[in-house]
Amino acid sequence: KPDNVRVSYGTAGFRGNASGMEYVFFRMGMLAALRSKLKEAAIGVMVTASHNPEHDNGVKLIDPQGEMLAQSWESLATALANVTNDQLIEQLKQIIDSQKIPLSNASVFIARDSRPSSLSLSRAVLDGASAFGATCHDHGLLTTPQLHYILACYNGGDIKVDEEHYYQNYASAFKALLNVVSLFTSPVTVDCANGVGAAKLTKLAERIGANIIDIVVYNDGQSGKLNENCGADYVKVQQRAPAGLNMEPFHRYASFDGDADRLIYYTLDSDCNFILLDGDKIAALFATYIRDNLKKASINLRLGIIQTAYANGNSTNFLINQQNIEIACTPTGVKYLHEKALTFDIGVYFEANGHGTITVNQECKNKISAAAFDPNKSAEERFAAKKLKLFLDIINQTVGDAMCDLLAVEAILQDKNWSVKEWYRIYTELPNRQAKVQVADRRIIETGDAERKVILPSMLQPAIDELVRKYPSGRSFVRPSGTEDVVRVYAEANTQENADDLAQQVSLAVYNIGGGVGKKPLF
Ligand code: 16G
Ligand code: ZN
Repeated sequence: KPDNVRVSYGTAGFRGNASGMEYVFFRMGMLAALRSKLKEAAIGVMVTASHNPEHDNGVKLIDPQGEMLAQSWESLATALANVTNDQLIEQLKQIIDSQKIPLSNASVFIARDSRPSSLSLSRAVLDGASAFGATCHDHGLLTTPQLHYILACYNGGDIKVDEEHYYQNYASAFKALLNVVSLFTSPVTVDCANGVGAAKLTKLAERIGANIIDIVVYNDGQSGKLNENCGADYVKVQQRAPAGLNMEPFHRYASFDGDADRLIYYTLDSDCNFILLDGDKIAALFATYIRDNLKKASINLRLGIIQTAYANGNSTNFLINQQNIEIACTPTGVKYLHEKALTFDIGVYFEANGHGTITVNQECKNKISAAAFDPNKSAEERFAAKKLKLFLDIINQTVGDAMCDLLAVEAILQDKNWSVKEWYRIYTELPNRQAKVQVADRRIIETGDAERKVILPSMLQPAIDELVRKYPSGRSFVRPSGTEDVVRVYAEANTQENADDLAQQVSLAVYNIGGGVGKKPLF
């Protein structure tokens, strides 16, 4: 471990430049073994830095049911990663004592994305876990959601589960639904960010069959660099197509990120304007589809959508005012959205960046399945219940899964006989702009109300409020990033010019009041 380096287990584990990080991966292997002993179940370790550049890498732990590592263990992970080599044994003893970890067996599942550094870093994890006598299962290259899925199945009793099982499960779920709706006609082009998703999506598409869905893989990693001028994050933030992609109006295009847990769609309208269909629009499509089928099946369940402050104001208006669907807002980070989603019978959660899924508790799933065969219901009611059941089978409930979400979008469009045009017209986004500001210490910024208000420094929120008042449909918030040393700024307003202007003004306020460093943010 190098001296004077501090790392912390952030919203998505540890992340940073891959060189010199081996010790973090080694120690996380050890921590995973300890957690496995405590939980008496297998624990997952994923080696990936998601949408970050190719030279970065990262590591995160996955709990037994495929959920994110319990928050109480994040601080243990941080402490373990930061002690000197001399203090390591002592720190491990402390964790063992304080958590009352038994001397039982341990089992650790490891997988990695396609970065050049991932193989050796996953070996460091293996070494760490083996040092505690853990039985290690190296699953090699997988998408992050595939590892979540395999782990959850394994701990649920399916000890033979493997990658092939994932494809068979979702391919047959998709085919079953398409059997009851009509067959697909036009292809969908998927930019896989030159990442691990390319080979995996190809396998899934093969299992489904090209006669059922025509998936064209773009950026398969054969030549381009991972996440460079491509991928879900690039397309969302830049609001433009991946480099080199030749687009045609109204064709369906989608992008994954580097570990295939994010999905966004886009197209061109008839004037060749770029149209983005982001996580908000996918959530709106999923939620309205579920709500309509619940209604048609006369099933009464509590459906909710979970968003973050980044959700476009018009998506929130559409869902609340036009669709009457319940909405909750949480801070950024999958773990918060997921936790909130579980408080509904059916929870649809998405971040605008394209990470999201649906959670349904088993009791509700049973209720829907039973309704599909209920002789007291009409044929229409039973049909809607059956469709809903089959639709929910396509979803990877453990975490946002770009491949499953892609199939789910495709199935809904097919069932509704919608082109991408009808989908993007359900509401029109307010123009928006994101920016970042360098400050001396981003931790001095504290937020509340699901990151929609600044609490400290106390002068900042009144300043933002005053700026927002100047712009029709104006809204803006700022928050310290959990993955980068910056403060993030979001602004939306009635026109792009006003949104840009508001983002600029708010950035300056953050710089002036929040201890900005370097050049003043001007754009
Ligand atoms: C991580 C989070 C993502 C969040 C992003 C925010 C997970 C698995 N991923 O990628 O949900 O949107 O961080 O980054 O939780 P930021 O704090 O730098 O804006
Ligand atoms: Zn990702």
